[in-house]
Amino acid sequence: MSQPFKSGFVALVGRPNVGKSTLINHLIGEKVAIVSAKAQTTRNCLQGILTLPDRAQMVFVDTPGIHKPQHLLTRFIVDQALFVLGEVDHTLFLVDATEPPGPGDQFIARALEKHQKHTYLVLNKIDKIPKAKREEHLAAYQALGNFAGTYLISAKHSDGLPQLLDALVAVMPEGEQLYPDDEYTDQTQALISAELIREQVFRCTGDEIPHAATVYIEQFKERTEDLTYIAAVIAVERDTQKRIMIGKQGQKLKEIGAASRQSLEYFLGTKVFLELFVKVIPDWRNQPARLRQLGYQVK
Ligand SMILES: Nc1nc2c(ncn2[C@@H]2O[C@H](COP(=O)(O)OP(=O)(O)OP(=O)(O)O)[C@@H](O)[C@H]2O)c(=O)[nH]1
Ligand SMILES: [Mg+2]
Repeated sequence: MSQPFKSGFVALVGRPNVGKSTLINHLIGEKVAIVSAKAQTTRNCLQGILTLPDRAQMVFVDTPGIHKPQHLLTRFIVDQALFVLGEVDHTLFLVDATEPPGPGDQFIARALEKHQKHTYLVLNKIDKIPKAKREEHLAAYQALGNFAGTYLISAKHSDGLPQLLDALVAVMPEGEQLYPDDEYTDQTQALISAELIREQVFRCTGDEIPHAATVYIEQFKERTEDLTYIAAVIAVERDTQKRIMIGKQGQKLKEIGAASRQSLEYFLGTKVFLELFVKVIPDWRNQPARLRQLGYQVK
């Protein structure tokens, strides 16, 4: 007799930079979330949908890294991530195997306890740590809470992911398919495009600028079957940041534009004509109305 179909929601939570977005991309096999070596990359919760034909459909929710908020923006971001915990069937608590637990992990473990959901501890980046050290960290993380299971993975190299998926399917509630077979995210092409440009801003600028920058799309037009026109704005908070973003003789903006275009062309599967503008919106990270207008899920 065939097994009943399963469906449900799984949140990925953890401190910034532990590899949540890398994991969601590798689980569903498509790039839905941007990734960077800098902490606090993800700003909105987003869904990646994995359909296993005749077996299960799992909706993974990538969340922003939970940390001590410094702006209204980061406060909303962290609240959003914590809110998701109450909305899902299961939670993956991602931690960085290369580091011992810190106060941030303890805070998250306490928040998870409150929701009393099935939580799986997932130690990521095991490719980067010798086995003996890994065991020591594993024991310290396990002591943080009551976990339904523990998985050791390398999201970047897709190691340990089939085992993790099998375990999730096994505990998923019985239910109907929630989305069509070919739908793999709740994000529109324009939203992902803005994020792909923001990813290049993270890659091409120093430490302070990326967090003060946001990207929004002004125009997104399929000019022909194989040419997309995109006009996007990179907004920063101050004139000095704008100057850095543009660079000497426009070099920095050119670099960001060229890298973004390449990434957009790969994602959209068309040629891309990209126009980038840099604009100053003073203190945008502390203004609720602005944040909403800029596409942040602010209450
Ligand atoms: N070596 C190694 N690096 C990894 C692995 N997974 C993620 N990374 C790297 O860790 C960094 C952070 O990855 P992200 O996926 O952006 O982390 P995140 O948890 O989504 O970060 P925030 O969005 O800031 O909360 C990137 O440089 C990734 O390439 C892994 O399994 N092994
Ligand atoms: Mg992320």
